[in-house]
Amino acid sequence: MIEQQKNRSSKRIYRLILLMLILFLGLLILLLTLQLTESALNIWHLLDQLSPRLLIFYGVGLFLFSLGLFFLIWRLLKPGDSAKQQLPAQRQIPLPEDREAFESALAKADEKGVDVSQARQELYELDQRSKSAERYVAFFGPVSAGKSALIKAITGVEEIQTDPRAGTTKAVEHYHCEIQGQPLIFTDAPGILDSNEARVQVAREEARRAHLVVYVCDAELTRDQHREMVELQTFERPLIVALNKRDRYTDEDLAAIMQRLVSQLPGIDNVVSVQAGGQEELIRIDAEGNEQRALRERPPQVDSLLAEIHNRIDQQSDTLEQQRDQSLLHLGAEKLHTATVEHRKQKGQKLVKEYTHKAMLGAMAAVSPGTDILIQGYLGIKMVGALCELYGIRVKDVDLEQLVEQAGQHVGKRMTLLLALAGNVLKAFPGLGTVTGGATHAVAYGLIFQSLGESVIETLEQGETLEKSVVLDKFEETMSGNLEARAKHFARLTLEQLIKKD
Ligand SMILES: Nc1nc2c(ncn2[C@@H]2O[C@H](COP(=O)(O)OP(=O)(O)OP(=O)(O)O)[C@@H](O)[C@H]2O)c(=O)[nH]1
Ligand SMILES: [Mg+2]
Repeated sequence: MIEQQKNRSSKRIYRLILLMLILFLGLLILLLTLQLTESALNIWHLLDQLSPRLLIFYGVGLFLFSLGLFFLIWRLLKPGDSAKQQLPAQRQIPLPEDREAFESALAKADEKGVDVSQARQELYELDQRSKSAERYVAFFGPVSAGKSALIKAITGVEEIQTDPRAGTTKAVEHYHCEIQGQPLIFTDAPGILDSNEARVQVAREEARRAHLVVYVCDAELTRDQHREMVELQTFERPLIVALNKRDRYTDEDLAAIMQRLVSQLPGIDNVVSVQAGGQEELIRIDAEGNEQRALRERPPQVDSLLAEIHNRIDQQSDTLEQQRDQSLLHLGAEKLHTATVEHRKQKGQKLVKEYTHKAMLGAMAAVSPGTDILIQGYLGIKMVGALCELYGIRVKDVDLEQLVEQAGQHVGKRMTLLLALAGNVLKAFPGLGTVTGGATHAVAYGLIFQSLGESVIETLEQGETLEKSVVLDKFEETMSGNLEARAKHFARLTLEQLIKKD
């Protein structure tokens, strides 16, 4: 009773203060309006006495000033900009300075239990390729453009498979050859075909391991091929563009396509046209005037490509070696990053599972109402702290507490609903007598902890910081998604736990 009376009197005081504040503000606005009206009237009076020229000058000045002000306000409030500012910074892939730095990054990740095998393979490739005097030239491009046929024509290796059907080359193959005394290794790789992403990835990676890439095409680039090329160019691979099957075109068409290719590809100012060969049909008329058809191998014309390869290697030998090393280290670093992300994700999910389990047990064991909230709050802080540590992000204890408290406030409004849902789901399990309060709390905390943990992991994966507002938004979203199925899962776990206890 006394408590209620106290509350009522403090509310009355608040209302009184609010009333006085409103009165004061009202008076202030009235005074300001009067003042402004007086000033406006004065200015109007003064303007009335000005010459028309000065009046126009004054008017234009005022108009420009207001325009500038509006522009400034618009710039500041423009939704696009603020939305961009709110976007979390994407985690950049750390690029190792040199081979040693990459090796030590590998060793560190290995110690933490990250699967570094694929990244280490790139280091091995780098070492192997650096030892050899041969220059690697990767043939890359759309399926059936004639990559294998070109390599076959240049190296003379008869076993190389070529076929009009798309997707003939299925794995990377290396072929040794020599151009004007320069030892080379030609890489034949699977062609770019949208339906086989795994093979395309193999080809892309091989292109990133080479000194030089020959992009083989047999026509203008389609939109997808263009996108692929632009992506390849982002890896700064030295590139030669070879237009194959030139026998198919008239000189005029050939020149037009080459011109179009140059304009399609930024940074490319030269395209070589070649002819790997293929078969052509011959029609002979014999002595009796009958037509006789026969297939004949078309002679290859690849000199322009060979000259271009030789020139590039001859002129830029050192830079090609340096660029290749960088490219391989970059590829390795990307693989290490992917492995680290995967490792963290798995470990993070394991942590969330463990803490969710602890929170559920805590809820079941709570002795009096309210104690469960305390235990779970403490566990929540520990879980978020452990996740931040896993992602190498330093967060102050007070920030962790604040985040968990705010998440708690989000949940507070829904707790009754969550407990009702948990109760319903638990009742649906046959053989369970009366559902105890502890069990319903356990299911509710299962949902809460899983949602909080997942939101934190997602946020940490995206940015370098534990952005509270981002976590809370995600938490809100996850808390309302797929609730029933998830509640069933935690109900099953709770029941298992209850059976274990019995
Ligand atoms: N007309 C003509 N046909 C050619 C030429 N070069 C290759 N071909 C034919 O094009 C078809 C595809 O050649 P491949 O060498 O298998 O093409 P690829 O780029 O290696 O194809 P994938 O391995 O599937 O990516 C074959 O039938 C070749 O005979 C050429 O210069 N002119
Ligand atoms: Mg092929």
